[in-house]
Amino acid sequence: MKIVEATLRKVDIPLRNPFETSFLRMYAKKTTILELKDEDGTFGYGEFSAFNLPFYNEEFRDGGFDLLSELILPKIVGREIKHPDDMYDLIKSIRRNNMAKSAVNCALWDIYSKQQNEPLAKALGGTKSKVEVGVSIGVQKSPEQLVEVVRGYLNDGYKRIKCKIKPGKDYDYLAAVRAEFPTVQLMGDANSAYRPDDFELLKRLDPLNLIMIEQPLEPGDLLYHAKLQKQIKTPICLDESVTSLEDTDKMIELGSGKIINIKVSRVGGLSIAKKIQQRAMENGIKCWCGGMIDSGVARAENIAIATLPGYVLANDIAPSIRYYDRDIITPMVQMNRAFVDVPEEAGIGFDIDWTNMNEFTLETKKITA
Ligand code: OSB
Ligand code: MG
Repeated sequence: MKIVEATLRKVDIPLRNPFETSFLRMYAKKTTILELKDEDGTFGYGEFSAFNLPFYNEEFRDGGFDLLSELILPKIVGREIKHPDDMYDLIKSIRRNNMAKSAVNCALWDIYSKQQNEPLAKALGGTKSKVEVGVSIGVQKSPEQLVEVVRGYLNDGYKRIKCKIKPGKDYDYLAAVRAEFPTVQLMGDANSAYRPDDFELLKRLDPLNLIMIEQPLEPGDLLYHAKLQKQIKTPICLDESVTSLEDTDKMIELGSGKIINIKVSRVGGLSIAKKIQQRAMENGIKCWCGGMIDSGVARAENIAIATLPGYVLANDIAPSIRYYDRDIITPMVQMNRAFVDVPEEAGIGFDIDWTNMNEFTLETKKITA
């Protein structure tokens, strides 16, 4: 591959309903889409998944947009790149900023698999023709309201229910759902809202038969995650804490959890997600694919990576309609009995919906050799 042009687009996609985590309430997915053009005319797409504020991790939209356009893409455009894995060497002087790097890596994988005339899933080594998905539900006003929202999603066909939790909106909420739906696959995601002083709050959740509790403590706190895991039977799933293969090794050695939510963007791309799932699988750690309320571009890439064998639990890859009336890909991602089909077309397997993309685009920047 030789990339001759890169185009960055800041895109605001309206959400059907606001989404509230322990750190932020969102009304639109304020994202950034990267388009790369190869010298042979093939286009590839990637998404810079960071939110507009650095509340999930340290990355944020305007910072990443500038970093990509001023530093990362000028080191990529015009260079011969044989395989998407090789790009990291070209930008090794840039620390962290995994989500920005991931946008480039995903767009390269899209081009690479299109040139191999293979679906992205197959190019990555995936084996499944469909992947299992679950729904992630934001913080609600009351336990009763959460129960009704969960009921709605169960009627839509979802089988795994994830509820956002934070101190004061945890036990009562999850216990109400558990009482109404005694056998549903239920879990809580805290997005690092708890501290070591809060262990008693977290231990209270243990009898609720949750399939896991996601990222209770701070991202860097592998040590206290390990201490907590020794005190509860509910498996801990790490999200924010795992940003690399090295973090994966530390988690395994310390016993900081039993499951990893691998977000392609958080770890720096499909190339690294692939390595993490391999390392996790070899060490008895279960994986699934997480989401960032992604547009169809990252959603398509998530579908592809979730076809790898280490992804054994339901993924946060809901159909587009979970979040959007109109997505920037066509067709929109559809769900069929809690599964999403893996496309058979080459590359990410979806086309850009240019009507929606152009309408939702706030700003465009081109980088040429
Ligand atoms: O931690 O998984 C998370 C949304 C915003 C920020 C963080 C997270 C989430 C989700 C959404 O849970 C998952 C999805 O994209 O469906
Ligand atoms: Mg999470």
